[in-house]
Amino acid sequence: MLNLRGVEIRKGALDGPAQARLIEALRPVLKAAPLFTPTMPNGKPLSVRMTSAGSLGWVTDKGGYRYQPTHPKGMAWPAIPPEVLDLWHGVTGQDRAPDCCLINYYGEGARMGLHQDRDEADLTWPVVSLSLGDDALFRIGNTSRGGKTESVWLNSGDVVVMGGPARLIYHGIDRIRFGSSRLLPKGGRLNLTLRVA
Ligand code: AKG
Repeated sequence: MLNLRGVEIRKGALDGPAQARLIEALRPVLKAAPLFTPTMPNGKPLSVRMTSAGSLGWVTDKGGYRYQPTHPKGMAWPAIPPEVLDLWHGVTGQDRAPDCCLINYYGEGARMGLHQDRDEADLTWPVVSLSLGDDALFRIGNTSRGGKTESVWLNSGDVVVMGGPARLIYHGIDRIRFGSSRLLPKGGRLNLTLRVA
């Protein structure tokens, strides 16, 4: 396990068969709650596409960043698959389930700027995040804006845990190596981010 500025990076936490089982489990979720292109509050589209599973999903649009119980098309979010919940319970050691499994899809050229995860009411719970598919360059900053950053490549099956003093650390994805993994039939990267909202 790597520890960068309090962020735990569990390299290879999920082996190939476990990753393939998760992709299968996500198929009906993505069918029930299709990926959409979110926009920043200023109207600019994000390069990642996203959707959610759970009782709450995270969305951003001209109304701001928030959790809400429905997909932008109006339907309730699908349930978080048991395989994903197992990962959360294994990492946190707690019975409480996450409210939200945010699903980010990075196609060729997609990235995510440095940001904090701070839309949750209870910041005592960690954020647990899983990489599936193409490699991604993960950048970690500080708990306030600015300052030096450090980067590490995340590979398929790696789990990142941001909790305790690192719960509000700035982080982002600079780029992916499109086509570096064969896990997803069309290439790209899926990131699952589990949070108590
Ligand atoms: C987020 O959804 O807040 C992320 O930072 C995703 C990070 C990742 O894709 O690994």
